[in-house]
Amino acid sequence: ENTYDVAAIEARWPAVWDELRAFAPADDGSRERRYVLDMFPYPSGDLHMGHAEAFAMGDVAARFYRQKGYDVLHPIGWDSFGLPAENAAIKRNAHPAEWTYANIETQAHSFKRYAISADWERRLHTSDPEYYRWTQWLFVRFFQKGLAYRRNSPVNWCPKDQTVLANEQVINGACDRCGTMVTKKNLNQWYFKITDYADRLLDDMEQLKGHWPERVLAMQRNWIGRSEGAHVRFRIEADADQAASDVAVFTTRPDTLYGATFFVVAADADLALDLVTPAHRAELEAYREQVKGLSEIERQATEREKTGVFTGRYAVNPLTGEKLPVWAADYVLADYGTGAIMAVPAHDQRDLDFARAFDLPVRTVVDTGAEDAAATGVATTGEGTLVNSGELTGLDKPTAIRRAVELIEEQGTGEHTINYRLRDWLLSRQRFWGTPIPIIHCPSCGEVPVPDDQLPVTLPEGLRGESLAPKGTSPLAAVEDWVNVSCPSCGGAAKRDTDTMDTFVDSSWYYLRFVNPDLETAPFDTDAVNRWLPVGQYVGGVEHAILHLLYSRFFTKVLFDLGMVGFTEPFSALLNQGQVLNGGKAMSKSLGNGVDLGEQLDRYGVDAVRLTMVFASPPEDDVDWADVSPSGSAKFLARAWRLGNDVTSAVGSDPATGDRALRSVTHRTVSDAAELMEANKFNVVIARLMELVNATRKAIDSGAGGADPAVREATEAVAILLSLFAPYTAEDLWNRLGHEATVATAGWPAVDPALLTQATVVAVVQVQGKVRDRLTVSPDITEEELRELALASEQVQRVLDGRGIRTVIVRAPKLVNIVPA
Ligand code: ANZ
Ligand code: ZN
Repeated sequence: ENTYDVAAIEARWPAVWDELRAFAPADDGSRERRYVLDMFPYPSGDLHMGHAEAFAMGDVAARFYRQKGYDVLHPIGWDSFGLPAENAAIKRNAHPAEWTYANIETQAHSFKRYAISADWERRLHTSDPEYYRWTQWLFVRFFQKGLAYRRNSPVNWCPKDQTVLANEQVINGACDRCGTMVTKKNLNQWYFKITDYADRLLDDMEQLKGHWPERVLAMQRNWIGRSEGAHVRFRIEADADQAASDVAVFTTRPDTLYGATFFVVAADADLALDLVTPAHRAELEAYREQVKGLSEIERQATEREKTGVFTGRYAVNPLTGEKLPVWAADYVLADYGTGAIMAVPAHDQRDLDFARAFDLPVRTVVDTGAEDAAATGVATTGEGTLVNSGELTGLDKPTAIRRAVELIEEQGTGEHTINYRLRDWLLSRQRFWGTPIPIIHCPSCGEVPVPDDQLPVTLPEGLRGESLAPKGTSPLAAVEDWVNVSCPSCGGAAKRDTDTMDTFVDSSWYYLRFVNPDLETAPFDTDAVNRWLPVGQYVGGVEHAILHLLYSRFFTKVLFDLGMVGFTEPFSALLNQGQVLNGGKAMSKSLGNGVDLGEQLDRYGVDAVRLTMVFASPPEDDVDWADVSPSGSAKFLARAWRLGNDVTSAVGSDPATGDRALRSVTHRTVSDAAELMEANKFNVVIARLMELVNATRKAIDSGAGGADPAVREATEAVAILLSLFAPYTAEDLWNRLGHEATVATAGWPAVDPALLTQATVVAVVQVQGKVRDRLTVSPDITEEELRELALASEQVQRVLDGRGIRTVIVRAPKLVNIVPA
């Protein structure tokens, strides 16, 4: 009874929590709502240490808002379509569903043990037909709005997985799943028109500033890559074998038009073949073969030796009339801008490198004050004044940019434009374990969406094991009685689309489905969704900084335009938790430094592992498991729990007569903890909680002992604060204090402002005897602390102005005198 028995405590409470439905929101409008969401897991085996960290952070937030009196929605589900299930099925001659749902059960069991305060009745799996029916329904809405379309174009192709990849899934030129170098292939594929939303995806980031990590916003901004500039059309001269034509370039520097000395088209673009003269064709074709093998990253690397071939043709500069040789090179990308550039070697480093490699002229047209590019090999890119530039001469750079655009607009040879790096989202995949694309291809009607009342289009039966092996076409194509259907529009013979959707489509709207996961008439209920969303706190890894978050933001905006949701951003606040390392390195099989979560839970108990995860560092920072002490956490938990052994006052006894010093510690801790929680400083809350436990123990062992109602007050506060981090121990302590379950909804302790005031004194800070600052400090501040504070003072720093210090005289708590060197 009086010893802290982790196993007994863990065995006792889960059934009680289930029985109470302690974590289901009331959704009755009686309390303010708060949606706390963790990025839902992929069911790859059992939970690992990374899950333990991420879900601890989300759970701490959910539990905090529940204690603060919010009606909290904290659901859980699985992102359960995807390649690993299919690869496992091929290896084991099984169906992907077997592996997937077995893993989901394993993970669900572990999440329950880990005491995630989720509403288990809302559980969803994206691979359930009840879910993907609505993914298909949404696809049809996008299709009808012209936001889902098919086109033939060069796409990223993973030769190992035998499927296409979105740009977002190509990391440093390699497949983000298997690491194989990605190649290009011409294929007819489905796209979402995310580029239509480029501006709004950028502009709406204003709403997220200060609530999302700045680096995530920066990554999104960069990925969207808005550049302002101009299209300028160059006339390609006619010759014996070809009529004249116009080719546009995209430039952010129209002010440098007079400095263009050659013209470059992307070697792999069709345009290169269109332009090349017969005499240079063979050379170009050989060069194109060589370029094919390179990734985009390699091609754009600035340090790489420049390569290219002359096409035999010339382009005429519309402002100067000058004839520029047209080259084909790989440093110009086929799918950015127009796939062609005017090269200005004096002011663009890559153009300069190319000019030096092929002995092309370099002409400075902006005087930046720096030495000439032709002499130094360094392009000058700064601000400056235009020179050698006709009527632009003498203008500063921004003015010259505006004037050059006016000139070409007057001529009709170009116009101001905005270019984006963002490409449309390639969403079709040639694999089995995904949401089938609900389109029927009819020879007479074209692409016909499957009518809503015929959804879901379920995955065909009978495919398993080897029949799922990647062959470059979707395995669905082999199931003839599934493929062949009659056209919903004309009734004629037609075929189903055989591709499945990228799983990022599934995860772009799951946070909406959680509000009514069993709804059978719509993907979600608009009113209910508008009550709960945007998500108030979203928690997940920074690896999703672009993909999932960008796609979800896009979906939300489309749904807003469709009148289906009343907000334009899905996640008001985002927390990126750090990684769990071991010995300073990410855990991995090859390093052999993996730590098994289940083993840690068996050894130290769930609460000790959770507490360790949260206490180790601020949530955004990495946790090195080699540096932490779950056994130390377990000792602290036992110490906190044992306070319950000594509290002898009755439930509800009035603390007003109790030990004022202890009461003051309790109230200050509770008050500060609320602020620290709002600021995501979870680890500091634990440190403060440890101090409160120590103060309470001290009060019991000295003073009035366990009969003092202030001790009960303090111990109850310990239980409530502890319930955020160590739910089992907190519940048991609460129970021993004579309360009914559950402490999870006991409510945040009320703070008496009168108990927060702490006496303070003013310390005077002098530099060479002159008063420079006054600091408000605690009367029992140490000399060392006061010295630090004084030296950190901005006024003092300003007066010192970089001078060293000879001596510092400290008379705590009233005076510091600094003598500079
Ligand atoms: C002439 C020029 C002069 C340029 C100068 C730059 C500096 P961002 O800011 O990334 O949008 N460019 C355009 N299309 C390209 C392509 N398909 N592949 C490689 N480079 C391309 O960059 C825009 C600039 O990148 C454009 O402005 C163009 O070079 C180049 F002093 O035009 B500039
Ligand atoms: Zn038809």
